[in-house]
Amino acid sequence: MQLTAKASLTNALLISICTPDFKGDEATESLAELARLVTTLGFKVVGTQSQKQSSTKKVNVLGLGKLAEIAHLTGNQGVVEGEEDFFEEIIDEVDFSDIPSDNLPFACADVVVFDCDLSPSQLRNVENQLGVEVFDRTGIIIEIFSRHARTKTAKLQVEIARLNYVAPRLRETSCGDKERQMGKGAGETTLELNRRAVRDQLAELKRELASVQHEMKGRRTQRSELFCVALVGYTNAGKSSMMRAITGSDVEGENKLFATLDTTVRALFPITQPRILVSDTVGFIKKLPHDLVASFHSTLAEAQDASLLLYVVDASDPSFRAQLDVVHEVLNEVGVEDSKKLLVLNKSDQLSIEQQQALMEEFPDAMITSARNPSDVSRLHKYIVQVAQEEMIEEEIIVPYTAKGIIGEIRSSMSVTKEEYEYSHIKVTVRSNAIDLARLKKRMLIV
Ligand SMILES: Nc1nc2c(ncn2[C@@H]2O[C@H](COP(=O)(O)OP(=O)(O)OP(=O)(O)O)[C@@H](O)[C@H]2O)c(=O)[nH]1
Ligand SMILES: [Mg+2]
Repeated sequence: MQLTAKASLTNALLISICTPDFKGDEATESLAELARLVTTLGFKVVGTQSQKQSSTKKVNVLGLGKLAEIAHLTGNQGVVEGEEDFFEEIIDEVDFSDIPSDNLPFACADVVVFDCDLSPSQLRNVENQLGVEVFDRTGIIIEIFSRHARTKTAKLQVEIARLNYVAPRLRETSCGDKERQMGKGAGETTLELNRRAVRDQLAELKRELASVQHEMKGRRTQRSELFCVALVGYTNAGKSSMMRAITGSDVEGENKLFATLDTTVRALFPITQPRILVSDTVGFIKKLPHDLVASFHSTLAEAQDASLLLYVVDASDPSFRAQLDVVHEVLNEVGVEDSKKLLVLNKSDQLSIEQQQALMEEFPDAMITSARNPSDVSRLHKYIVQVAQEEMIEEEIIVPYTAKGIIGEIRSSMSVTKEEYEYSHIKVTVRSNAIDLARLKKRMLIV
């Protein structure tokens, strides 16, 4: 799929398929999230509709009545010759009174977006029936990822996911078009060509990605002796904003979904000795396409290597508990082991004192913060430093006056807790990690 609708002109009608396993508040919240996703793409949501079905797997995902209703809302563009009467009959029977008036589109919808995944044939059926562009949830998420990818790694990962998504849909489209134009045999030839082109492109992208990932791994190994903290969480929870606050960096926080697709690593600020690294990671979302999860394996490797995971949630969002479940699920799926972790209930500035107290009772081990409140930021900074300190080993180093040049090095790379000046040497008490201490001792032997 390549988005052909012009975002600035696009009116979108959202459709929720309610099944026995997916209904009520869950469906409503999910639809609200879909509205934010399509808005992130620049679409205007002009209405929402829901359809009860026993499953989302039916060949025709919309029943006839609902199809007619939606065809009406999209300007009846898909009504093929000879079927007008049929649609008109149905429309006459449809009761529009259950659509709240503020939900009625003031303009015809140009695209229809389903809040579930559709198979290539379901998508093609409904597109033919309505005559407008149709998207499913995965298609929308992949499109957002494609637009927001900035670095080479993110672009490669997203393009691989996009091609995997497009491949079966491309087969259906080209086959259908060709069938209509020149008969099945010729269509299959083009189909084979298209398939091979996608396969070749995928193989090339995977090769490129492997080489970039190799480089990234090298960089991670170089940093491996430092204490690393990773911010993980649902999209828009405030990870980048918190990252910026605790590292004094220019990492942007933006009020759009999936603003961050690349892992950024910065040092905790004010700077500590030894330095503590903080990484910001890609946000998650419900029903994150499998390919995308797989493609972010390497990006999330930062989280895998972290000694401390900060689970950032938007505590002002009523559905944050369900969002937290999604974060746990995805992290499990990509194999991020739970190292030490802290739940950071962010956006507390949006909560009343009573709400904050209730949250503290519900999550006694969590930290309630606002990335916008400097004293909260410094509390989180202190917590990180304390955890890092606990991981360190304390040792006394005897530095002879003849080698006192090394003191500067110690002070700049380790946390010095005591310095005692004796007759022939300085006794320095330091806290640092095992690797750095071993390296220092080796240097002392040489000096
Ligand atoms: N009121 C309030 N808004 C916040 C806070 N933290 C972040 N925000 C806002 O929430 C929105 C999302 O913040 P980001 O930092 O981009 O969120 P993210 O978790 O990095 O999102 P992704 O990169 O999409 O995963 C932005 O508009 C921020 O300004 C906070 O503590 N309080
Ligand atoms: Mg971000």
